[in-house]
Amino acid sequence: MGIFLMLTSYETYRIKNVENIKNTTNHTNVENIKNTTNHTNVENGNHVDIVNVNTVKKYEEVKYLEFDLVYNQYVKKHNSIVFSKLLGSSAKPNISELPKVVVVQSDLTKGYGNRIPPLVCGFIYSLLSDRLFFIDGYDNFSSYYEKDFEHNWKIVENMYKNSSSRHLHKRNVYNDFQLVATGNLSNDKTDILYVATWDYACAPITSNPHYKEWFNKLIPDSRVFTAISLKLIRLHPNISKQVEIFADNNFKDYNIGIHLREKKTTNRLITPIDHFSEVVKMLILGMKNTNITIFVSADSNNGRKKLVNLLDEIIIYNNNSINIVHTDDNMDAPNPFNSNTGTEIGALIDMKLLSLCDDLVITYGSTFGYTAAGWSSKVSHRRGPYVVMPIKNSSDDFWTSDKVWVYGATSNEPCMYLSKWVLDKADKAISRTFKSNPLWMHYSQCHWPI
Ligand SMILES: Nc1nc2c(ncn2[C@@H]2O[C@H](COP(=O)(O)OP(=O)(O)OP(=O)(O)O)[C@@H](O)[C@H]2O)c(=O)[nH]1
Ligand SMILES: [Mg+2]
Repeated sequence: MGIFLMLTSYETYRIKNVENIKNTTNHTNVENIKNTTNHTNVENGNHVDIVNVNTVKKYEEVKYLEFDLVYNQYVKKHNSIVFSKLLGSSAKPNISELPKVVVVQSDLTKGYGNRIPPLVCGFIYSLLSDRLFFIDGYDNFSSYYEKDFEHNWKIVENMYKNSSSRHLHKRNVYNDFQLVATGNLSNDKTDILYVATWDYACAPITSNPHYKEWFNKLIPDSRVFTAISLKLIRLHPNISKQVEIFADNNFKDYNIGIHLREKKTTNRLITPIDHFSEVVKMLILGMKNTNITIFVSADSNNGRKKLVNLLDEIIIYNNNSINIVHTDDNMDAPNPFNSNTGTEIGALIDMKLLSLCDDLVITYGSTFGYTAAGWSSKVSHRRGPYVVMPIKNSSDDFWTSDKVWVYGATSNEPCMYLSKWVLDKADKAISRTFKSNPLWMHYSQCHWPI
């Protein structure tokens, strides 16, 4: 049986190889992983050297050397200020001595596609404005990710109780795009800048004239989300080990990842499952003698099964060796944190596996696939994922001649659904500056407007 039993300290998790169902069972014991993995722990509050615990080494190459240097310097600075200045001395610093901060207010009721981009945004703001970076509301961060520095807002929050504060982003209610797109962040003297968003709302900062040069120098290929997320959001070794084992056992010469999001419908729109397999057919055209893996992830067991069955038909008519695989996260199980089904760890594993695929076929309007596309250093992701479009749920609409069924995105940067608001409603100077970003069309077309 090609079934791996995956155990973590939190959830029991199984991964199934659909094709090689007759292989021998492979048990992964998390205790062994723990013993052999080099894990950095900053929870003790001690000074920490950054240890590069890159357990998915084979798939993740560090490419942003200049940015990585900046990241490492930041980590050192952050830990030294937090542990010696803020927490270390018995005499508490007075308000005027407190370092200015950016605090991301995490919303764990949302999925990862809405949780990870705000963290990246907050970190960008903190680097650009020389503030310290904290996260509020993600107390179990280190259960899921590596933690190079102590960014739990709770440990310092009390010291800031009399400090000035304001929101740079407050969900869909208020967003200071003037400052983000055109202003100088360092001119803002507020002590605490809160970032509360579900969006990759910082995208316009990359066209801000004050920071263009900074981005060009440190992240010359414009994959800002990739460069930052690969440092800031690295999976906990227990989880990344599961990703690595799955990829080692299943991924071949060319891997297509599919993310099917069926449960999110808008108006009467639906995204037909067979359109995903139609895109796969196009992608494998002319690929003779290539070993191919199709990795399927979906938001329901039923959708995943239906898609696997459709893909099975492709195998019958194709000479290639095609392996169709998926993990076994039970997508019918309720998630204790939010209304999405499936486990938290299962979602992260699916997202990371998608990110390691060579090409992605994802669902329009779902941030899960876009975030997966961005969370990877795969060179092929430069051109971005293929996005399957929804259509009206009626048969006559099917033949409408101007229908876009699928498009190939031009970047693997995540979606910014507030882009449409910036283009439509923000001050013209702001939208003009935003449009000086070559990726403005990409950011703007990948999601329904709010
Ligand atoms: N394991 C797994 N979980 C998934 C998958 N698709 C969706 N989910 C779960 O559903 C959540 C979806 O939220 P997001 O990541 O924000 O994606 P979205 O499609 O934009 O959905 P909403 O933000 O909830 O409207 C994920 O975080 C997972 O918890 C999948 O393919 N695999
Ligand atoms: Mg989302």
